[in-house]
Amino acid sequence: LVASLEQVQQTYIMVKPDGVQRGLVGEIISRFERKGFKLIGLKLFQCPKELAEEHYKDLKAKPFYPKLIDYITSGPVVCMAWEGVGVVLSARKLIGSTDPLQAEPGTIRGDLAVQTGRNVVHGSDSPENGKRETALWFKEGELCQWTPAQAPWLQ
Ligand code: RTP
Repeated sequence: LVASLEQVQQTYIMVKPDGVQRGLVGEIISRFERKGFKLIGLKLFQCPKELAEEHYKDLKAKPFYPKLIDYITSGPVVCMAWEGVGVVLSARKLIGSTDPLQAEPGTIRGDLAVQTGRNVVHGSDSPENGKRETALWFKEGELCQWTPAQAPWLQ
């Protein structure tokens, strides 16, 4: 089956500070690479408080919100934008449930995390938020739209 180009989506994936500090960056990137999605943006970044507040503005009323902002700004994060057919939902499945103890083995959180407040990775929850968050965390020039070369090294 050839997937329709209209189904191509973008999602914003972020290795949170605990994931960076535990040395899980390569492991997490590789799960999206191996699945077959296309990386269009990648950077290590110390998130300013204002950006964390904008990103999590829908959670402002939650009791855990101040701790969440402290956590996300506590050290560098790895920001990624991935593109592909159905990438938003697929990435959420690869990531697993918000509470790592509920996340299935085989998912990133199910394999690598224990606490909801230290759940190593973020993924956009809708195609709209995928676009919104990609635009929020990346400047236009930081994203690459690219097509693989006809690879002469694959015989
Ligand atoms: P994310 O946005 O990070 O992918 O997480 P999510 O959609 O799975 O979960 P959401 O409900 O949007 O919560 C965002 C992040 O807030 C932290 N959180 N802490 N009870 C708590 O202490 C609590 N609940 C949520 C987590 O870091 C969660 O990923």
